[in-house]
Amino acid sequence: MNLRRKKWNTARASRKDERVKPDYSLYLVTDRALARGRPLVELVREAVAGGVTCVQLREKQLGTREMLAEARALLAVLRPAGVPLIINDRVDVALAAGADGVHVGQQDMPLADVRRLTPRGWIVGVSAESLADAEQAARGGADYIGVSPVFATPTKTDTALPLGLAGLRAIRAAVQTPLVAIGGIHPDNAAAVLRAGADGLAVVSAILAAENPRQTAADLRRIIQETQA
Ligand code: TZP
Ligand code: MG
Repeated sequence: MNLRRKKWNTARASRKDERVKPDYSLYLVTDRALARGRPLVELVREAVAGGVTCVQLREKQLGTREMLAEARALLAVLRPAGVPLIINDRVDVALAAGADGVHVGQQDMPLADVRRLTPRGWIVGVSAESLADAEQAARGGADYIGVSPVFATPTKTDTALPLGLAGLRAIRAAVQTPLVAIGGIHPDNAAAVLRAGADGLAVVSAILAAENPRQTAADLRRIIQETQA
């Protein structure tokens, strides 16, 4: 497998200050509760070896110090691999750890406030649970939109109604911003989600709960390559 990646945050495009766009195509969202007792950092290392291109630290049960320590531990694995680390919700933790960006939901800090607090070039992703959310996030200049949820999932049950492939298609038709689909995505439906217009697949359980996370990540990567070819 070809794992040569551009180090998105160090490689420069020709114009000054213009960064190489992050690769959202296989986006792992963490949840240690699904890791079956295995250390998260090791699972993330394996997932990256399999082809994960972006990681979001999302650990709702962790306190601030633990979250910061986990972010730093993940950065030690992700930086050498050139894979960006995005922190869910916690702008303060993301800044303190020196992460690459933050992901905010509809109830979290508004995009404009996140931008005011954070460095230029930071990745800011916004969850959209409807077409209207997606249009607003796109107008506000989100770097990517998390289309959430595409399918119902036991991993997160306090979600809006699933958008389905039809909802994803409608958002694709309306906005140019990169779309990262989340919710119930696994190798059997991955191609359909990409064909409905997703630029990236965000997964939690498909990789973290897998017997062999590296293999599942590689399976998803192959599907992405075949579908986008
Ligand atoms: N946001 C919307 S659905 C979801 C999140 C964090 C969980 C997705 O988990 P899984 O296991 O990939 O279905
Ligand atoms: Mg949130």
